[in-house]
Amino acid sequence: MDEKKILIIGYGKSGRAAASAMTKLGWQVYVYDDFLKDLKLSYQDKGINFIYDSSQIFTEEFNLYVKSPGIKPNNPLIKSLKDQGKKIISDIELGYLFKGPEKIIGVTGTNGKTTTTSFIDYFLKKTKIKTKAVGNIGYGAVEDMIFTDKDILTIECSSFQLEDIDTFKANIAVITNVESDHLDYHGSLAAYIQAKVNILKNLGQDDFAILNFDDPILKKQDGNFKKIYFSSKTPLDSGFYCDGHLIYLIEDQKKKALINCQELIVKGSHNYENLMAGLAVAYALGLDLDLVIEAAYSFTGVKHRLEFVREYKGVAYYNDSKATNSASTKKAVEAFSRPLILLLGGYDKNEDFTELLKTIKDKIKVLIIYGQTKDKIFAIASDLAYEKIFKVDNLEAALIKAYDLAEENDLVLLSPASASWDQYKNFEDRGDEFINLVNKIK
Ligand code: UMA
Repeated sequence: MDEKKILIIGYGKSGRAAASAMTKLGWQVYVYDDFLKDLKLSYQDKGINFIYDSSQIFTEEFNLYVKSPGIKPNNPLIKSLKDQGKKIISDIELGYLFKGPEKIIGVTGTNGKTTTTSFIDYFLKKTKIKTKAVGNIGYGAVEDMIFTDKDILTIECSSFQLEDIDTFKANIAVITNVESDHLDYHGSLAAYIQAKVNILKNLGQDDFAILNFDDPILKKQDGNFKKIYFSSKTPLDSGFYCDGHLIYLIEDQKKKALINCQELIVKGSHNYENLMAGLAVAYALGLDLDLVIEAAYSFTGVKHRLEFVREYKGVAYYNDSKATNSASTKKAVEAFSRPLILLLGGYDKNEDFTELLKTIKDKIKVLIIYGQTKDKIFAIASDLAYEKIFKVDNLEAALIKAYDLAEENDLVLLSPASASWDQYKNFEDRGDEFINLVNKIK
């Protein structure tokens, strides 16, 4: 093959960023998408070779095959290509193969990765570093990885992206926690965990791993790299520790209080953990910690994550559409002390909700369930003797029910513990609809 040819499978945010970057590099770019006919194409897509019939893929030879993160490994096309011995890489691996001189901070974890990525990005900006946050946070990473003029890129990495890396390496890799998620995609918990810890596999002796000491899987990760731990349970000999009120930096067994948690805008122990991960990155980079601490106090949080929407007739409404698994919803419930009306349900990822429903039972006044997972959740909640459970078809019906039942001082929380893909394009659309509906209540 004289000319360099790349096949990009999936033409969403990540596929488009990859196609644009590779076109700029002078490659022959081929794109296949199962729903190509439904996609809106524009002048920006000029020069790309779109493949409408997947059988054509097997009559051509490509130098690189890139899979968009949302396409499952058991997708028939991906399986056939793998069976033929083709190596499939993810978008962040592609970006890494052609990357520029910038430093990379990679952030992963089941929960908290977007907030942690946002903390880091905010700290870097406040300390006047040229920086950008990309990846799972919502921006296809490849174009920035290849052509960025920034000094540091913070890449939020999902397990979908990390499963197909080979050489990708961050200078600083953060793992916030590892809990059960995406079992429908990875096939098993072990495969999911392996994908997550892949972020550590290429780290070298000058690189840092920032790990949650309270997570048994992360605590035992080892390799030829530097480690900084953070914990909200164990006062460590070195690292970052939060006792629920203060966040400390511990160096040579000496504790120095850095942050008073009561004065932060973002609340909840999970957020203090995300903040500690961000502080650890700042520490590893040698940033001015006084500036970083000042920035931490002005950080307002992430959209769709425990987002206050409105207080109406003494009832508060919160949007936590970003909670797409049980662990995330558990943390959301724990963050509140008012009686909760919880809106739960959505796309079925083969998740077992028993543990979640057992743990949160005492805090839930009313459970309103909708979406693909509604029957499954209803059956578990009934077995656990939840008193008030209601099953409805969609989010609008769930909110109407919540409004009808809510009494003064209650808190209505959309924290679905499920992905949105049964009824929405993504969790942002779901959260936006919730906000709109709540704002219409009168
Ligand atoms: N497609 C197929 N066949 C399939 C499935 C999808 O052809 O079987 C096509 C679709 O028609 C569509 C394209 O693939 O055109 C979509 O690709 P994608 O699902 O990978 O979505 P992108 O738009 O590229 O968005 C991805 C991430 N999506 C997923 O991982 C599902 C976005 O994370 C990320 O922000 C974006 O890249 C930029 O990096 C979203 C997400 O839900 C937020 N992530 C999961 C999570 O956080 O739990 C991992």
